[in-house]
Amino acid sequence: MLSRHQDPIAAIATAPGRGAVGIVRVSSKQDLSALVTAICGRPLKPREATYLPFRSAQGEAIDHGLALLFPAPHSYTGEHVLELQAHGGPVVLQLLLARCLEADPALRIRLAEPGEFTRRAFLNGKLDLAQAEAVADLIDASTEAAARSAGRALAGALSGEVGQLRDALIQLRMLVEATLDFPEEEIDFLQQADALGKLRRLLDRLDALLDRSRQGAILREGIKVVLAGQPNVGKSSLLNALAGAELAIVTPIPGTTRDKLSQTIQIEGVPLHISDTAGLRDTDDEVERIGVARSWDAIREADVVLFLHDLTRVGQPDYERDDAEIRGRLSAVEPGRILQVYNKADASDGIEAGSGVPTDAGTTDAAESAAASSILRLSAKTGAGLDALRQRLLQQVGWHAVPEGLFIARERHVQALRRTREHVDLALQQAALEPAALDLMAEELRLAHDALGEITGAFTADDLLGEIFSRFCIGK
Ligand SMILES: Nc1nc2c(ncn2[C@@H]2O[C@H](COP(=O)(O)OP(=O)(O)OP(=O)(O)O)[C@@H](O)[C@H]2O)c(=O)[nH]1
Ligand SMILES: [Mg+2]
Repeated sequence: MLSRHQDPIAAIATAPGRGAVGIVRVSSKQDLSALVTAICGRPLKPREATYLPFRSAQGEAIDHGLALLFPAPHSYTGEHVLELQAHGGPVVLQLLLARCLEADPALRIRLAEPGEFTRRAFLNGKLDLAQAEAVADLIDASTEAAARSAGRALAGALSGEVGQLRDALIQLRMLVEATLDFPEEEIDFLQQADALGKLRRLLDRLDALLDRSRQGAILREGIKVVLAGQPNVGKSSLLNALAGAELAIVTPIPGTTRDKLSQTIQIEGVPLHISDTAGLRDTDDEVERIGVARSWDAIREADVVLFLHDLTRVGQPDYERDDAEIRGRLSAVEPGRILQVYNKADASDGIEAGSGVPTDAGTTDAAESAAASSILRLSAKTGAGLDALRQRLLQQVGWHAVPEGLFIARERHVQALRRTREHVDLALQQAALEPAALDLMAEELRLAHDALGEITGAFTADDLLGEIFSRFCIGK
């Protein structure tokens, strides 16, 4: 296992397909001069781009391009790295990669696995784990805000905050351990050092960091929103209105949508994965029945369900009966995830919707009043009330702008911070006892320290590393 991480590796580092430039990258603990001479025909100056022909085994030029050598440890991976920048055609790059693999048989270079370059950067202390994850997140970012936040995480914003908390924790641990060693001075020692105050301040800082990380996680993962309701209430129209494009087919015929259709849009930089689904009804049509089953699957997985109603039909007995039936089945879904949306407000003048439906959509207060309740009134046709819906969606998942600037975070970081907080809280409880249960407090602080260390990779199991890096693209 260990030796595998010692192998020299090579991969095409640029995206598959045709491009102006493509890069083949080699990383090796062992010296690369023989490989460089074989391919480039001469030695390279460190970190200086040299334009030259890349030679095949027969000495012919595979392509002309730039060669760059980064001797260890001043490289991305911390090992010796050679980068060959050629023309970005798949065939050229494959030839160049094959050439790198065989040009110096003594090196026994193998193909890199996904994320292996970054994994080495982590193992060689070039990046911590949170930064390594930010590399992948930057590449995968689906909105500008997400990219900026990933950039901040890569620059060490998250790691820096975690580092400060860790230092505070270490101080507390030292204090408690020292007190354990001198039991006769126990009470004084902790009081003088204001251990309780320190623990409380640590909790406050953890709360602040948790909040920022949660926002960062929303930015990275996005929010799953499902449009659900009876046929013909305007689900597809609402998807189109939110996306600003004619994505789904809209007709006055009930049962138009039979398959799930998803689109990612962004609101204030937050990615929303919106799914339009088949209208919920009992049907003999086999295709539609499968569609309805998929609708229910989507509803179960959603972060937010927009339960759509048709204001022009509100009050009609068969319509109300079907709505009540859906409502009944939806009661298995957490009520906090469901927003009631009354559509076709433009065509429903004078029609009183079910109790409590606000009638002021479109006015300045609409956003506020709609945000306060889980009932919205809008028109997918005219767009009235859509802004209030957008704000309500952000509010629903707890999104708010963070003044210090966001860094992208993962659910993994949020969970680790939560556990850290739990242990610090327990430590505080032990410390507050009369007399303080010092040994239990020390143990809780140790567990908090471990949980915090998981974020930057100070304490990380090998299988977690495998999991994280396997999701990278090859060549990164
Ligand atoms: N007046 C008005 N008509 C609307 C509005 N939204 C949708 N409609 C009309 O309602 C009909 C059904 O709209 P769709 O968006 O296809 O409804 P759906 O819920 O996707 O229907 P299914 O796919 O059959 O479940 C169409 O004729 C739309 O033009 C609205 O806000 N106002
Ligand atoms: Mg539809």
